[in-house]
Amino acid sequence: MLTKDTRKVPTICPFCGVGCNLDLHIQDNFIFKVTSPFESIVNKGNLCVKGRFGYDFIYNKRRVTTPLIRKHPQKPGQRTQAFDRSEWSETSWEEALEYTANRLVEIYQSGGSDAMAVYCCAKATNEDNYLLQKMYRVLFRTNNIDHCTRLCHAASVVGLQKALGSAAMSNTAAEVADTDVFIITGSNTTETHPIIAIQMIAAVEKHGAKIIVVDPRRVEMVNHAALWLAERPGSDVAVFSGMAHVIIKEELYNRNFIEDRTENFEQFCRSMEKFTPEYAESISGVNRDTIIQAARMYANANRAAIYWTLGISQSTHGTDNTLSLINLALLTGHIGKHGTGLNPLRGQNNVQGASDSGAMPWHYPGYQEVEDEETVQKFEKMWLIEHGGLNRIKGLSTTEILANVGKDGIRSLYIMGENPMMSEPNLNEAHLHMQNLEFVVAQDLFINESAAYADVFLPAVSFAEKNGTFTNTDRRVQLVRKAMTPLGNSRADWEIIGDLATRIAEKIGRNQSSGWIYNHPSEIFKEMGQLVPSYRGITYDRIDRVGLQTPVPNEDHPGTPFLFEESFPRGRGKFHPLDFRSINEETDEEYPYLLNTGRLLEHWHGGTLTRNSWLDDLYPEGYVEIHPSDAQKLEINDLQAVKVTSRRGNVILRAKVTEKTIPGVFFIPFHFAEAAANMLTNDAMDPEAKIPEFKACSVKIKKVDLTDLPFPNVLQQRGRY
Ligand SMILES: Nc1nc2c(c(=O)[nH]1)N[C@H]1C(S)=C(S)[C@@H](COP(=O)(O)OP(=O)(O)OC[C@H]3O[C@@H](n4cnc5c(=O)[nH]c(N)nc54)[C@H](O)[C@@H]3O)O[C@H]1N2
Ligand SMILES: Nc1nc2c(c(=O)[nH]1)N[C@H]1C(S)=C(S)[C@@H](COP(=O)(O)OP(=O)(O)OC[C@H]3O[C@@H](n4cnc5c(=O)[nH]c(N)nc54)[C@H](O)[C@@H]3O)O[C@H]1N2
Ligand code: SF4
Ligand SMILES: [Mo]
Repeated sequence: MLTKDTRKVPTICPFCGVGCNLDLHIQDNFIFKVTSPFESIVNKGNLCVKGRFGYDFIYNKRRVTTPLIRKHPQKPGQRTQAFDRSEWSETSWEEALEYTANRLVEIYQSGGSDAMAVYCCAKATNEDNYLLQKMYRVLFRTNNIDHCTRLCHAASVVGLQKALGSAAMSNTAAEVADTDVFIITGSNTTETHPIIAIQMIAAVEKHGAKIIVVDPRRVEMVNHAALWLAERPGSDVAVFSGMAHVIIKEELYNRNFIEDRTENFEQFCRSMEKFTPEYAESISGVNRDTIIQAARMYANANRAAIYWTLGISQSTHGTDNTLSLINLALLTGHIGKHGTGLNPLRGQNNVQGASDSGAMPWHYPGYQEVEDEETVQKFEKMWLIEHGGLNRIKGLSTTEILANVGKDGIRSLYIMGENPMMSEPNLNEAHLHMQNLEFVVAQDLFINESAAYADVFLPAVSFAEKNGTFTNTDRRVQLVRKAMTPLGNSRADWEIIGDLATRIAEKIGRNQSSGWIYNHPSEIFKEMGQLVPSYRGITYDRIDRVGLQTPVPNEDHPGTPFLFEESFPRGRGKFHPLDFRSINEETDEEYPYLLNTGRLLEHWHGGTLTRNSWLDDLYPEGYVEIHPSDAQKLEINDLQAVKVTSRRGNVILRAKVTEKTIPGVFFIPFHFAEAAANMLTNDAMDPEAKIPEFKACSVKIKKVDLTDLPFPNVLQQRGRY
């Protein structure tokens, strides 16, 4: 019953990169309803199950809203996880921040910049991330700054930078309404970017657009597709180069575009000679005729677009995979026009923004290189620090930060809203590194698997309790509005960082910098705009109602729906010759199956948000997908408990016998700590992008007793099975 005043506050969904617009309906500081405006460009009033219903994590009793310090000081090598609140003492902000500042400064003063590292947060705002990277660069003079983008689209970014000079999605998701042919690859779009998926499906239903799915999993989009190329994991370079071979041989390429806009065509053509459809079939398992059909369909389309996600980038040759897609777009000229493009769908609500804001080891805000002297001097001037003060050496990436923990390496780690102890590959190894840290700060809403290692916990507010901006997958900067008073003593990330940085600056005598206290995130955004050319023309006032798509170079600029109309940032688009390389860990007699990992509609990554929400009721338990033909061979029934083992670890969970996966390949979602997929995954990395091979490692399987299952028997209790 509505007895008190209610308010409706427009804001942005905090889950995925689609960036759906929401209205939070608030009564008594409680979100009692969520709706979405029909006029929103991004989602036209639609929301998925997470965006509509997934907000009760905000009030979950496990959320921490008071600063905490570990009762038993932790030593390197003996650090343990503490989930239980009795192992922590509640404390004041004053004490928590003084303690944090003292410990960080002590390690900085004895170990220097190389002892310091920070994980920024793609769930937090641009302002939060800008400030945290600034704190580490200005005060600790380190570039050991990264975030989950490394585990995500790092290879897409490197490939796009090499070939075009720009890494973002080239076109706007809403343009799918006018696309004729889609290649959707390595993307389970209906579960991971659901509101873009429904627009793609509408294009099929409304004007007969054709979808080509290239994926080893029978994802739901296959039901709407004209073609499904069910490739063996890791064989994308073969499939897409096979398509390029056909396009070249049949002269289906766009001669004018190649002449006017690209370079290296001849050399590229020579490297494609060997990729005959027969050769591509022998590597990928995809029928040669299907490869030919796909090539013709894409090349002959009026407007064709490529959409991809992690099946392409999370690979030891993710950069090559990306380049194989870029080559196709350059061949056909399906880029630089409405309804076309190279579109890596970005995952987290603000991963595009966190990258733009400089939460990266090799780049300052706006992708400006840390090794470029002119850039560094510009930042030194803007941040009011002495000439020569900023570190000019590239920092370590996320996985490298953990791998370099030690007495002479990384000694302290600040984690703002990430959960590496669920999201990093080869978790057994990652735990050892975490245990060796001297000092760990966690700034989060919950004591997740990583925060449980911390010495101090700084309680942050959720998206609904703060102001700021998120930048969605199609580069749209949108306003996030404070709809509720922060619960308990929790504070916004930017406020925590401002307060902490002031104390640290004082202690190390670096308070000459441009300052840390801001009255409102709009002031931080303005400062960032002065340093990031593509954000320069955006102000909070301009995006009050509708977001603006970067680049927005000045305040009169209307924003940029699609990129590369006239040219590429590097001038000409560069074709890259390619060779096929196999995955790092092939199957063998002992480990005869491949493991694929990924996501479910209802859950989010390590589960910190969604498993602390009623969404967990929809999907309370992890499982391993096995194809019926393998299940028969192995005599494994549906729901049987099994142990899956790789060279690095094992998990116990139920089998789900389904044709969603292909023979020889298992699939495990990585949301469930009780059976964490990353106990198994391989930490081998793409040499350029430093992204681990999450999508393919070899495993074996064996039946175990139901009583061995680590999950509470919720499924039976609820009478589901
Ligand atoms: N519900 C939900 N939505 C999310 C997220 C979430 O946790 N939950 N996370 C968000 C984030 S951060 C991201 S990055 C995105 C990720 O979005 P997706 O990449 O769509 O998510 P995944 O489930 O990892 O699916 C990857 C797809 O790659 C396929 N694949 C595996 N190996 C290969 C291969 O060798 N080649 C090709 N071509 N494909 C392969 C898998 O079969 C799977 O269909 O989702 C975002 N949206
Ligand atoms: N096996 C396997 N592993 C993977 C992947 C895969 O496909 N397979 N995908 C990888 C990818 S693409 C990604 S993006 C990573 C994701 O990995 P992470 O980013 O490590 O995972 P999340 O669970 O999203 O962690 C977000 C944390 O932020 C907190 N949080 C939410 N909002 C805020 C806020 O406003 N402020 C603060 N301070 N905290 C907040 C949440 O409570 C949660 O603890 O996982 C990677 N790992
Ligand atoms: S599609 Fe993404 S942004 Fe939209 S409601 Fe779902 S999770 Fe939120
Ligand atoms: Mo991601």
